Parts: sequence; C-alpha cells; structure tokens
Amino acid sequence: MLIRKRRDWDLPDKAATPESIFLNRRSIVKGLGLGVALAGVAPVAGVLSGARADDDGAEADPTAGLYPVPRNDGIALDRPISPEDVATTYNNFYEFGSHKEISSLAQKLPLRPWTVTFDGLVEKEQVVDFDDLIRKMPLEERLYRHRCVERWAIAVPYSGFPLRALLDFARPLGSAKYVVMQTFEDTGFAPGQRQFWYPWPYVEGLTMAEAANELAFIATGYYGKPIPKQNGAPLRLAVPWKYGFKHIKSIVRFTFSEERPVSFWEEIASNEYGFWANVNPEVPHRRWSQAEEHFFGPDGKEWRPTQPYNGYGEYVAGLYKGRENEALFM
Ligand SMILES: Nc1nc2c(c(=O)[nH]1)N[C@H]1C(S)=C(S)[C@@H](COP(=O)(O)O)O[C@H]1N2
Ligand SMILES: [Mo]
Repeated sequence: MLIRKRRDWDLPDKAATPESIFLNRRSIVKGLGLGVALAGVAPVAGVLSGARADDDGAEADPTAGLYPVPRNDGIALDRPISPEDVATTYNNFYEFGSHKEISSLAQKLPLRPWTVTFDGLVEKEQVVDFDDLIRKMPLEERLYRHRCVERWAIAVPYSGFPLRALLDFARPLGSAKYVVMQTFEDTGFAPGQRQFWYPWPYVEGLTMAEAANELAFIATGYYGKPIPKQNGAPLRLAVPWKYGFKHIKSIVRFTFSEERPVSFWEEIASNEYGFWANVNPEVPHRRWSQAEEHFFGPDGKEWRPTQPYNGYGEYVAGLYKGRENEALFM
C-alpha cells in the first residue's frame, strides 16, 4: 500500500498488514462459518448496474433543495469547525484508493438511482429509493467531532437524521441484536475494489442499543449541502464516540441480524480493529499511542488530548455496562 504524500503527522498505514495475511484471514473466517453475516449482505443485482458514472460530478441532486436544515443545538461542540476544504479533500475511502487524496476519484461514484435495502430480521423486507427515504426522515444539522483511529480529527456540520428514525422505518424484529451496514460494490468505478485482497464490500455493524442511541446519526449532508461523494454520499453513518472506521460510507443495505458481523477492518486485522472501537486515550493502538489527536482546526493542525468516548461519554458510557471484559476500546 502506498501513501502518496506522506506528511509529518501521517502514521504508518493500516494496510501495512501483508496481503497474505488478509487472504488467510478471509478464508479462515469463511471456513469457520463466521462469514455468514458478510455473505448475508451480498449486493442486490441491479442496484447499481443501471447507474451511470458522471465524471464531472455535476448531475442534478434531487435532494439539494432540502438543505440547509435546522440545527440541533442540544449537542455541544467544544471546538471550532474544521475548514470545509480540509474535510472534503483529506479522506479515507478505500474503495477509491488506500491514501487520503481520493476526492477527485470518488466523483465517479454514480449517485442515482440509489436504492437502500432493509432485510434480515425485519417485519417486511424493503428496497427503497434514497430520494423517497430521505423525505420520510426528520432532518436536522449536528456539529460532531470525528476521530480517526490513525489520530487525525476534525469537527464538522453533518445534516441528516437519527439512526433511530431509520430503525422505526425498518421495523426490525425483537430477535434482532445487530444492525449490519454495507457499502456499494462495483469495480467498474471503484478502483480500490479491484484490490482483491481486501474483504469487499465494506461492512460495519452496531448493536441495536448503540443504533438507537440518540447520538447515532445518518449523515446525508455536510456543511449545509448534500454530502460530497468522497465523504460517503448519499448516506453514511456518524457515531462520534467511535473511531472513524465505524463510520461506513455510501450505504446500500441495512441487515438486521442475531449474529455480530465481522467488519471490514476487523476481518483484515482483528488484533488492531475490533467491533466496539470506542475512542479511549488510555488504550493504545498496537502501533501507536492514542493519548493525543491531531485536530485540523481553522488555524491549521494542532495537537489536542484525546477524550474518552471522544468526549461523548455522558451519552454513551451506559451502553457498555456489564461488558467490561470485552475489548471496548479498539
Ligand atoms: N465504505 C467506506 N467507508 C469508510 C471508509 C472506507 O474506506 N470505506 N473509511 C472510514 C474511515 S477509516 C474514516 S476515518 C472515515 C473518514 O470519513 P471522512 O473522509 O468523511 O472524514 O470514513 C470511514 N468510512
Ligand atoms: Mo479512519
């Protein structure tokens, strides 16, 4: 894996794990039958096949008129907002490359039509057009911190809706314990997905209690406009008490499951990227300390202390009572 422009604050790339290990892990996981959750979220044929890549990214967005949306001031931000040009050009989106400068490549992501599937343990399976779905949701803006496991951090205005509103729409059965989310899969426009040693598609999951927490948010907008492709258009997850890799982008499927899914990074390196991934300054990554973070502020980069649960403990610490023996902070 290459880091094209290695800056002084960049850390060794996650993908330093040898390719052979990726492959072995995947086959071991499958062999044990633990790949069930992944197999259960294979893409629906035709979801994206009719879509057309638009290189200039200028297709009319039928949701543009929904923004700006009212701000929810109930959730405080302890710092200024990061510059929009940083938040939209310094990204992680491995479908478009394993480096930070994917914003122009990501413009090839076709956004219409975009359907979202709700399946697994639900009252009734549904395939919904994104433009209809968003109009059923209570839209608001929230200012959230975002902390990547690699140590860089931003503070951004997301527009969107609480994940809880989407749960109400999806009507999961009482037997559902997890919500599993999946990104699109198409090697035609996503060159990173030709790197076959990664366990595509990108999958992430939350417990139902985490998903119902008031902080769990689906972002459809960024800086008062529809969210850019490189940031996960047309809908991505925002769970600000967890490391950035949980924030799955460009979601096409929500599957409700009794089984805990094995997420993309967990499958690659389960000793470095766990299921819970709650931010904690005191639990180092295997290859670096998490005590500090590198915040992209209005005056440039600045080091700040990392906060437990990224500063959101009052909302979420209670979710983890009784799980003290699990690896909650990796
Ligand atoms: N599908 C998908 N979602 C993803 C990723 C990815 O590579 N693919 N990277 C994650 C990581 S590691 C981070 S830090 C955030 C970055 O979000 P941003 O580029 O909007 O800041 O997206 C997350 N969501
Ligand atoms: Mo990240």
